[in-house]
Order: sequence, then structure tokens, then C-alpha cells
Amino acid sequence: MSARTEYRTCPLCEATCGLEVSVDKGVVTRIRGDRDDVFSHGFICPKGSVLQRLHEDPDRLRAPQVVRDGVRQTVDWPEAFAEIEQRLSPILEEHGRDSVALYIGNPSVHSPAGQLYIRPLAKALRSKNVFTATTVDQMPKHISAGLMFGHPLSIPVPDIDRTDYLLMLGANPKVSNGSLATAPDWPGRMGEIRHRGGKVVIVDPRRTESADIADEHIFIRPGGDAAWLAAVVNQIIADGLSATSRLADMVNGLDDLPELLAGFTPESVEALTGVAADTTRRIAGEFAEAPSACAYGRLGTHAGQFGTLASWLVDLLNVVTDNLDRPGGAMFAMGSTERPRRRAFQIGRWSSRVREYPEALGELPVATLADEILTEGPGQVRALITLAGNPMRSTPDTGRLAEAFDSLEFVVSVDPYLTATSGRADVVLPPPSALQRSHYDLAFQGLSVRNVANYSPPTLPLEPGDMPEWEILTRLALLVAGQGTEIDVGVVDTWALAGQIQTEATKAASPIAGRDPGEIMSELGDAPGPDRIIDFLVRTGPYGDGFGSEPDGLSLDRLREHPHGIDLGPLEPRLPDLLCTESGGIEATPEWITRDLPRLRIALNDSEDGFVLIGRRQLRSNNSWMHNIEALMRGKERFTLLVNPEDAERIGVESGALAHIESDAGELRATVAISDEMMPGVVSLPHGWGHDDPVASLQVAAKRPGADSNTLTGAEVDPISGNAILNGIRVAVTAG
Ligand SMILES: Nc1nc2c(c(=O)[nH]1)N[C@H]1C(S)=C(S)[C@@H](COP(=O)(O)OP(=O)(O)OC[C@H]3O[C@@H](n4cnc5c(=O)[nH]c(N)nc54)[C@H](O)[C@@H]3O)O[C@H]1N2
Ligand SMILES: Nc1nc2c(c(=O)[nH]1)N[C@H]1C(S)=C(S)[C@@H](COP(=O)(O)OP(=O)(O)OC[C@H]3O[C@@H](n4cnc5c(=O)[nH]c(N)nc54)[C@H](O)[C@@H]3O)O[C@H]1N2
Ligand code: SF4
Ligand SMILES: [Mo]
Repeated sequence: MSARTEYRTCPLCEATCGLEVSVDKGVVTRIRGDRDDVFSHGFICPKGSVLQRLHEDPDRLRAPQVVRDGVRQTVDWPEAFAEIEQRLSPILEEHGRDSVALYIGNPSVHSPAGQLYIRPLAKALRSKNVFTATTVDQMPKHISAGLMFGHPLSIPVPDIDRTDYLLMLGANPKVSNGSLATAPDWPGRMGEIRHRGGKVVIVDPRRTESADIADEHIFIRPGGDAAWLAAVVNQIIADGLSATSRLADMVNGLDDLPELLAGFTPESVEALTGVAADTTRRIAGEFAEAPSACAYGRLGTHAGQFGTLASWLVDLLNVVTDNLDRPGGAMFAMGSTERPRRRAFQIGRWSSRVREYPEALGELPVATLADEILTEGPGQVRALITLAGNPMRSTPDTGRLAEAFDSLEFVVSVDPYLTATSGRADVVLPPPSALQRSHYDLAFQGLSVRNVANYSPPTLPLEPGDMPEWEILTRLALLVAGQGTEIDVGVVDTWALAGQIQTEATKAASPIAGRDPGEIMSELGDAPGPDRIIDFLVRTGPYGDGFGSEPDGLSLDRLREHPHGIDLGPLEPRLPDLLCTESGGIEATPEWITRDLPRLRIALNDSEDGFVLIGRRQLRSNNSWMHNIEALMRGKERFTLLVNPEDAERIGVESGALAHIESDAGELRATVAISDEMMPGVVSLPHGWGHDDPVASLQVAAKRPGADSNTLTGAEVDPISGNAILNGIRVAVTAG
């Protein structure tokens, strides 16, 4: 029987849909939604069904590439690693650890190799210059969660399956399929809220696809969320509608709120936000009085001028209305590999060299990567390793970053494609495709609206010449640690896991406390790679079998027996146990964040004419990639500038004609699409385009290249989190 059906979790976005994959004679013939998946029940988006096209894409690299004297060559793995050793080691020796920077991109969160093997590489590198896509994304949420609840991963998620009232700001899950709130079929779940008589309100400068399926949409000026939420919280307190009885003993700082938020009223924020005062007042009342309600803010609130204030205020709104940690409110998931959270979150343990931005989560804001490369002096970045990322398209001010790349002495990219970033690398190391690896979600189980565990074995085997990504990363780690290129990575992998087991066995609260590490190791087997680490983490995790102490608990074997996943139930209240702040309580008003309120207060008086630019995501692509898949590229042109009809008329641009868009950072041209879904004064461009870069090799994408919207975004950051400001960019728009 050569035809078979396999089930696996889609690794492309945070929704974690179950896929049913038909394979015939080693070839994937069809992918559709797995109707028996315990979480997604058959839901799928257009991206999930093209995993095999990614696998078969002729532009996907099958072997390492090395550029010597300007000429690109395909080489074998030993030669690629030898080249890296020869060129990277002298830089490390001569200029120190910080001279080599690391950039870690988004897909690394979606693969076990990325989740388990990048940290050891970063540790081996010991460079202060670690940058990730987190600082073009959700760093504000980690900071507010870290400071309010003690751990940067203690992020409350909206309990959308039970809520009566969902207030959503700066998110478009009909297209993005959700973020920091893992839920396959967000559109269906939003529909369910309405079916059971609840209400969905969306606050966004664009009337999005999600707004179309909500009860109410409210236009807000980009960057207005923090001020608006401050007014909402203030109003609720002023009206005596705040109710924290359930949490009262746990929350510190509530008494400071009236003074901290003084002056933010529905009227005072009207000019900055564009939201009518009576709308603000009405929403405040509705939210406070709903049987259950949750506020949820995402990328549009985080990647803006006041990202951390907005993120904090979202959680604060849930706290003051007694909606935190209860069904229908904002709750904490419990992933199957979660470790106990004990140490209070710290921030600013070191700073970036040039602009002195504080560290957070062990990384520095990627908006300052170009500064670190281009500014001479001790600690200057001279070489870069990029892992599953495309900073040349996904991070701000890419015009300046291109200049920075040109000045680097050496670049290594781990990427399956030659992109605007990896096309600039001296060595490219391509991992196999997603279908060739096992999958277990190590990141998003902890951010899920329901507790679920689902393991997928590899669907297709490795081909001759393939190197699994965990091995690529381990080899890089050994290399930067000065261990050369000849070591047996299997032995190193076993040794590293043995160390982990040993540490775990010394912890009093561990289910394997005092057990013989050798015995645990033998249960995990001798096949190196992510699977046995996952097995170890699951078995010692909150639902684990504890290697025998909880015979009905989870293990990898048990997960293998359930190809459609195991449902671990709805979210349950977790406070106060989950809290690990120094006080042991919820910090409602962390000083690190509230010190930014004066800046917000000043902004209330800002008056701006002219346009501001925001971004948007598109269903058929994933940030800067997946534009190379023909099946996803059919149809109308997608790289368009959305302009409100009145604005278009005023500045004389026409649908289908080109507009010129210019900011302080750069300029580009885009085809205009006139639409009343845009708030007047706001224009929108999707990011991740610009596939005509000569260094890239993406034949399908290059046919409709679009342009890179990040040539327009500048290097300014949210000062509290260092997150890039990608929305609300001042631009001039003209015809032509
Ligand atoms: N203007 C603007 N810019 C933005 C955003 C925005 O909204 N507006 N959004 C931001 C956000 S939220 C994010 S997360 C970032 C994303 O920023 P990045 O993560 O830097 O960029 P991606 O476009 O996701 O690029 C991912 C790269 O990983 C490669 N890849 C895919 N799968 C694998 C794999 O399994 N292993 C390896 N090694 N490589 C793989 C792809 O080929 C691609 O080159 O972009 C940010 N940039
Ligand atoms: N198809 C597809 N799915 C994806 C991705 C993709 O590229 N394509 N990327 C994935 C990634 S990496 C992420 S992080 C998630 C992100 O997923 P979401 O957080 O849902 O992000 P977006 O879809 O970019 O929606 C952001 C919304 O914020 C609005 N906005 C912009 N500025 C402001 C503002 O100042 N205030 C408010 N209130 N709204 C504002 C925009 O109009 C937009 O509708 O999506 C993931 N899913
Ligand atoms: S919504 Fe996300 S997880 Fe689901 S099929 Fe699409 S890309 Fe995959
Ligand atoms: Mo993201």
C-alpha cells in the first residue's frame, strides 16, 4: 500500500490547524483540513493546503551555498561549515563575541528545532547583539505581562469561546488567523460569540475583513489606542463600575490609577483618537456591564508609538472590570511543556551600544541593528547570523539596513530560500521542508484559547544531502563555541539532554526529583534531535506521566496514539499560583510602564495634517514569504495602497494608477486602490513585498514583486519596549 493518510499540525501560523495529508508513492497528493482535529475541526486557510508546494518549489534550496569572490556556488555541508569556520572564527577572535550578531525570525517559533536549538546557539555565541522579530511584533506584550504578572510569557488570552463581549484593537484575525491567542477558525469563533447573544467590537483605522463580521467597528487614529483605553478605564472608575472584588487581594497599585490616568477623558482623547466621546463612554459602560468581557489588542496596538502603554492598558481594563482569570474574560493557558515560573521578570540588564536601548528577554531592539553595524568602535557588529528571518524586508528602515549589510564582513543565513536577506549572505544553510520534520507546538500551547496537545511525525523522509535544522543549529553552536566542525552532533545532543535531565532531577517539585538520570535517559532513547527532548518536556510537564508517577499522563508515545490531538479542556483560573512578581501579586501600575504616561499626555495636543501609513496582512502570504507559490499568487494585484475616497479626490489619485509615497526614511510607488474601509487621513500598504531585489532568487514572486513598505518605516521605537513603530508613519502621498 503506497497510498496513506497522515495528520499533522500546520506550522505556518499561530492557529495550529490540523491537516489531513494524503500521500501516494512518496508524493503528497492532497492537503485538507482534518475534520477530526480536536481543536480545528477541519478549518484550514489557503496557506495550509500548499505545504507540498513549498516542499516541491524549485526555488527551495536543497544544498548549501557559498559566495566566493562574488560567485555563488552550491557546496556540500562539510565545505559550507569549513567556510564559516574559516571566516567567522577570526572575527570572533580578533573583535570579541559582540562583533557577531544574531537575528532570529518568525518561523523559528513555529518549529521544534527553532524552539529547542536556537537558545543553545545563542548561549554558545555569548554575544550581546541578539535581535529577533519580537521587537517588530509583540515585545510590548512581553514587557507588560512580565511586569504585571511576573513572567513575560504569562500573557492573558481572550477566552473567545465563552465571552459575552470581545473588544478587539489592532488585530485582524479573519486574515491573520490570530496572534497571541491561538485559535483555529477565529472567524467561526467570532461568529459564535454573536450567535450566543454576545457582542464583538473592533477598533481599527481600517474597516477590516474582521470588522465586516463584527457587531461594531470604530475607527481610531493610528497610535490612539493607549489614550483611548486610558479614557475607557478612567471612565469606568469614575462611574463606579470597576469591580475587582475577586482579584482585590491580589492586585497592587489600583489606588494610584485615578491620579495616574487623570486627564484622560472621552473628551480629551477625542482629537488624538478620532473617536467620538459618547462612543468611548458607551463602550466603557458596555464593557463594564457585560456578564463577561475581554479586551484583546494585537499588532496594530503593539507596533505603534505607545505600544507598551496600550498593551498594559488592555490588561488593566480586564483587571479593573474583574475580567482577568475567569471564564469569558482574559485567561492564562497552560501548555504541556510549561515549566514553573518563579523568578521575577527583569529588564534592562544591559543596553545596546549605540542608542543605549535596554535589553529585554535577552535581546535588543532590531530597529537599532543598522546602528550597531554602521557605527565604528569597540563592540561594532561585523558579522551576522540570520536564522529563519528576513530582516531586509521585515524590519524598519531597510534602505539603511541594506547599507549596513554591504559593510558586514560575513553573513550566514539559515533559510530555505534566497531572499533579500539570505541573498546577501556569504553562506546559506537550507533546512529541509516542514513536511520533512516532526512538529509539536512548543510556543503557542501557552497562548491558546483552549489547552490542547498535538504531535505530528514527519510526513516525508529526508532526501540524500538534507541536514535537519536541529543539526544545522547544533553545528553552528559548536562552531561559534570554538569546537570545530568534526564533532559527532548526536553525542553532543545526548550530552546536552543528559545535563537537562540531571538538573530537573535535582528540583524538589519535579516529578522526577531524585530519580536516576541514566534511567530517564534510557526511556527517552538514543535517537538525537527534538523528539526526545519534547518527550522529556511533556513527561515532566503539567500533564505529563512523570516517567511513571502519573501513569495516565502525557508522553510522546501517548500523543502518537492520538494523531488528531488530545483536548486538555477549556482554560482554567490560574491565579495567584502563576504570579511570580516580587510582591507575589498583580502589579497594576508598573513604574517602568507608567513613566511613559506624560509622553502620552503631551500627545493629546498633537495636531497633525497629512497622511499616516499603517500596514496590513494578506491571507495568501506570510510576512515576506510564500509569495513564491503560484497557487497563492493568482488573482488581482495585492501590493496596493488603500486610500479613502475623499482623500483620493483631494490629492488627485485614481484607482489603478500609481501613487508616490514618501516618508523621512524612504520612498516607493504603489498602485492605488480607493476604499472607504480606510479612515480619512490613513493609508495602508502590506509589508513583506519587494521581490525584485537582484540578490533574491524567487522566480514566481519576482513576476509581481511589489515594493518593500519597510523602506518607509524609520528607526524610531516605542521607548518602553524598544519595539519598532511600524504603524502611524507620516507620509506624503502624491499621484505618479
Ligand atoms: N511594516 C511592517 N513590517 C513588519 C510587520 C508589519 O506588520 N508591518 N510585521 C512584523 C512581524 S509581526 C513579524 S513576525 C516579522 C517577521 O519577520 P521575519 O521573521 O524576519 O520575516 P519573515 O518574512 O517571516 O521571514 C521568514 C524567513 O524564514 C524562512 N523560513 C521559512 N520556514 C523556515 C524554516 O523552517 N527554517 C528556517 N531556517 N527558515 C525558514 C523564509 O524563507 C523567510 O525567508 O515581520 C515584521 N515586519
Ligand atoms: N495570512 C497571514 N497570516 C499571518 C501573518 C501573515 O503575514 N499573513 N503573519 C503572522 C504574524 S507574524 C503575526 S504577528 C500575526 C499578526 O496578526 P494581527 O495582530 O491580527 O495583525 P494584522 O493582521 O497585521 O492586523 C493589525 C491591524 O491593526 C490595524 N492597525 C494599525 N495601526 C493601528 C493602530 O494604531 N491602532 C489600532 N487599533 N489598529 C491599528 C491594522 O489596520 C490591522 O487591521 O499574523 C500572523 N498571521
Ligand atoms: S490558519 Fe494558519 S495554521 Fe491554519 S492552515 Fe492557515 S496557515 Fe496553517
Ligand atoms: Mo509576527
